[in-house]
Amino acid sequence: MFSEFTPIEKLTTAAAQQEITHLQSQLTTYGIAYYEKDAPLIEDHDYDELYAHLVALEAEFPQFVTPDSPTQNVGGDSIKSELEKVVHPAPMLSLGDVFSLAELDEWDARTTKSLGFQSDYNLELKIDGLAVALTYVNGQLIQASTRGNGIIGEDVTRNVKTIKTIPQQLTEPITIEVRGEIYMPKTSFAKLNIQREADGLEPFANPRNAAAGSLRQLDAKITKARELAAFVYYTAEPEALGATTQSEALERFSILGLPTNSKNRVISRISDIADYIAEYTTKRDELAYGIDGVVVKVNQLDLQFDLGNTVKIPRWAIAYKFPPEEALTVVRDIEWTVGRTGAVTPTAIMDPVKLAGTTVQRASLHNPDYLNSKGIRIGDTVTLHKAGDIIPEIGQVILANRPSDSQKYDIPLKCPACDSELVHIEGEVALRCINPFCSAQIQEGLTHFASRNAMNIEGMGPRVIGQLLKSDLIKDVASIYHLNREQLLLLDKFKEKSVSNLLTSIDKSKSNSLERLLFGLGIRMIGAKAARLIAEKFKNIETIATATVEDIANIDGIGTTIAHSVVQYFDLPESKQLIQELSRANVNLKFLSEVVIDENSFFYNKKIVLTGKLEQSSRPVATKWLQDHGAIVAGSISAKTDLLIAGEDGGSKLRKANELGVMIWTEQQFVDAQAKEGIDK
Ligand code: 3BA
Repeated sequence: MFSEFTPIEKLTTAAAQQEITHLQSQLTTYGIAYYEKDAPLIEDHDYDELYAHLVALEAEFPQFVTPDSPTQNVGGDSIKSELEKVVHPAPMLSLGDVFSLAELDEWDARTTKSLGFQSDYNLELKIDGLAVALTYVNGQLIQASTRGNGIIGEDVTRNVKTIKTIPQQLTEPITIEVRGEIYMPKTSFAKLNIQREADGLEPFANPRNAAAGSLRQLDAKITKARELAAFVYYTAEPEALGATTQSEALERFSILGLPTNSKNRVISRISDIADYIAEYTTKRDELAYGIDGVVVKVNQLDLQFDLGNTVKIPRWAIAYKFPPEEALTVVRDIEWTVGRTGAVTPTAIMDPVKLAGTTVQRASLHNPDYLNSKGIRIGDTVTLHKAGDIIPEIGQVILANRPSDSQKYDIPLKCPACDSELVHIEGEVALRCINPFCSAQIQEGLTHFASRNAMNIEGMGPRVIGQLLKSDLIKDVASIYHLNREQLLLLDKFKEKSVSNLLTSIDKSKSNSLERLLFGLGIRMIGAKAARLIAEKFKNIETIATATVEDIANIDGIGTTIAHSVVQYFDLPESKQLIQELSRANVNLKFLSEVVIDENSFFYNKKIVLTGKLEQSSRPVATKWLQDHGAIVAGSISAKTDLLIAGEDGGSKLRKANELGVMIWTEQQFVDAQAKEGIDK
C-alpha cells in the first residue's frame, strides 16, 4: 500500500531528512501501540514495509539516523509495563526478514560465501506468537520472561505456569534456559473475541496480540482463563542439551517434555524451500495455530556459532514472510445484529471473494468506533484479509475507487429488532440495546442455550426457535421443557418423526452436567471455560447461587469481574424463579462430568467412523477416547465423515470411504496421533 514512495535516488537531502523524521515518529507510535498496548494501529505487513523503507533511507542518509530511531533499538520496543523486569542472561535477538525468494537466495549466497560451503538448513513454521524465555534449574521451571527489548524482559513466571503445555518439570534434571513462542490457538482466539464482543470489549486484532495481552497480565488468573500454548525452538546452551544440530535440538526438547512444533524439515539447498512453502501455504488453513512465514536456520550448531550475530539479529537465521493474502471487494451493505447480551454489532456484507482458501462475503466491523475509524461507506472498495489466519477483516478503504455519489454512513440510534433507543455504556465500546424484552436478545439467548457447547439440543437451531417464539410456544429457557407433541406438530415441516427426535433431544439435555446449563444461561462474562470451573468447584446450582464474590473469585482462573457477574445474576428474582422452574422440569442441576474436552484437539468436532478389528484397543475404549477428545463417533460412512479409522478387515466401510475420498487411517496412525495429543497442540 505504501509502494508510492519517491524512489530514494530521486530525493533531495532536505526531502530525505523530512521523510526519515516522519517515518521515525510514525513507526515509534505504531511500535508502542503494538508492543506495549498489544493493540496495533496498522497491519503487520504495512509496518514491515514502512520499516524496510526507513532502513533503506537511513542507509543512504546515515547523518539523519538518531539514537532513538526505531531501527536503533534491539527490538524496537521499550518496556513500560508494571511487571517485574528480568535481564536476559544472553540477549534475545530478533529475526531478519525477507519477503521474496530472491531476497532469500541473496541471504543464502552470503551465508554460503561466509562459510565457504553450502550448509543444511532447518525449516520451521513461523508461529504467530510472542517470544519467551524459560529457565529450568535441575529440571524445574523457575522463571519465565518475555523478550521485552531483547536485553530486559518482563517476569511472567506466574502466568506461564498456568499454561498446560509448558511442563513445570522436565523429564531430566538438567539446568537450561530455553526459548520459544507462546501463541493462542485459532479457535481460542475466535472464541475469545466473540466473548469480548458480547461483553462490550474491543476484540484483539490477531492471535499474537491476544496471546501477548493474555500473558502480560499482573493477575495470573486472567492468563489461566485464556487458552495459551507454546512451542520451544532455541537454547543458547546446546551443550546442556547434547545436540549438534537445530533439528536434533528440537528432538531433544521434545524428549525433555517441552512442546515443539513437529513440522520442521531439513533441506540441503535453499531452493528446496519452495516445496515447503507450497505445502504449508495449502495446509495453513488446517493448522490449529496461525503462522506468518517460515524460519530458515543453519542446521549445524557449530556453523551457527561460526557465522555469529550482529547486534540485532543472528546471521545464521532468517524469516521468510508469506505475502499477505489480500483481496479487493465492494461493501454492499452494513447489517446490524443484536446479540444475546444486547450488544449491537455491524457486519459488512460484500461481494463474495476468494480469500486464503474460502469464499468470504461478510466481515465483522465490531463496533461503531471501529466502523468510523475505517471510514467505510456503502459502495466502497475495500481490502480484505484474514486476521490470525481465520477471521475475515477489512483492511482499508481504497478512496480512489469511492463512488462520487457516496454518502457518509450513519450509525443507527434505534435497535434494529425492537426499535428501542440504543445506549453506550461507560467503559464499553459496544452499542447496546438494553430492553430486556427485545425479541432479538431473547431469540439469541435461546439459540445459545440450545447450542452445541451449551445444552446441545439437537434440532433446535435458530430457525426452530424463531418459529417457537413466533407461535408463543416458548418464552424462556424453562418453557422449552414444557413443549409437547401436539404443539410441535404445528411447526412448519414438522412430522411425527422430527417431533419425536426433537422431544428426545430435549429430554436428553435434561441430564447434562451443570456446566452446560451454567454456560447456556448466558450470564455476562461466563464463557464455557469459566462455567466449567465454577460448576466443578461448587458442584450444584444452589451452592453457586448462594456463593459470595470472594468464594467465586477464589477459583483459579476466575477473576472478580466474572465473580461479580455471577453473583449479580443469581441475585435477580427472575433468575431464582427460572432455576426453580428448571428444577421442576427435572433438569439436572448438578456437576457430573469429569472429562474436559480440549477444543484444540485434532479430534474435536470431527465426524469419525471406526471399522475392522482393533489390535491395540477395543471399539468401546477407542470410541470413549475419541468422544472425550470431542469427536463425533458415527456408525456409518457418509460424505460428511472426516476420518475412518480402519483396523484389520475393514470391509464395506473401508470401500465406501475410499469411494467418497474420506481420509483413512490405520490403527497405528491412530495410536500415533493419540500419543501426540497434548504434545503438539
Ligand atoms: N524460530 C521465531 N528467533 C525463531 C533464535 C532465533 C529465533 C525467533 C524465532 C533468534 C517462530 C525472534 C525472537 C526470539 C527467541 C529470540 C522460530 C520462531 N528463532 N521458529 C533464531 O516460530 N515464530 N524470533 N525468540 N529468541
